[in-house]
Amino acid sequence: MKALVFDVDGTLAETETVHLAAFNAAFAAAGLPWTWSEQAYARLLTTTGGKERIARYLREAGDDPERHPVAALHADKTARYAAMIADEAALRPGVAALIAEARSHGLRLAVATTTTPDNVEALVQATMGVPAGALFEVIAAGDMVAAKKPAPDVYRLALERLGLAAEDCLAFEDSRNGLLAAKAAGLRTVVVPSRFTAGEDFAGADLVLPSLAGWSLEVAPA
Ligand code: XBP
Ligand code: MG
Repeated sequence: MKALVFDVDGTLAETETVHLAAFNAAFAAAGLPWTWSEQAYARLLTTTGGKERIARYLREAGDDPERHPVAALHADKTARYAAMIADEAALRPGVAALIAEARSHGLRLAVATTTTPDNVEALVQATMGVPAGALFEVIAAGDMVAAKKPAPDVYRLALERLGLAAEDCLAFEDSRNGLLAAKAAGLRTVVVPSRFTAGEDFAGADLVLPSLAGWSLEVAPA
């Protein structure tokens, strides 16, 4: 194994309640009467990508996403998320220790996420106190790929930028969409279900753990 490839939201940290607050704050700031409950958000989360999620919500409400400035709303939401996550972020158990263990073994580190590069930067700064680029050699994120998870594109981009084959890498994910993306790209995948994904179907995962607490690369899937 030569590299670990981490999903971000739900895997590095339980970020989705902060994303939800940022979406609702952006809608309110735009004077829109849209408020997502946690229950509604849990359902909408099966659509990856904030812009895609807003569009799905509108279509399900019988509205036309083309009638609304979805990209501008999402940009405002992203700015709000970055401000909020600074105060509320904490890595999930075992993540910092695994990253330290990987670095001590000379493993390379990458990110493959649906969220934006700005959000990755905000989360890593808030939880690790360093720029994301100081920790992750490759950050494949958001709109860098046309097709978001469960499509394999973002993992394929990470592999391409690492210059590694899928079999040399181990992926860490929290959702079924992320598992499908990583497996379609050929990576062995460890799933650590998160608050909003706990009930999903993780068939095909190489390992499913409640968290990374106490887990070591010594017992990683061969
Ligand atoms: C989870 C997602 C993202 C976040 C919101 O990403 O699907 O859309 O919910 O972030 P990950 P954006 O692949 O890290 O689990 O609004 O920036 O999309
Ligand atoms: Mg995730």
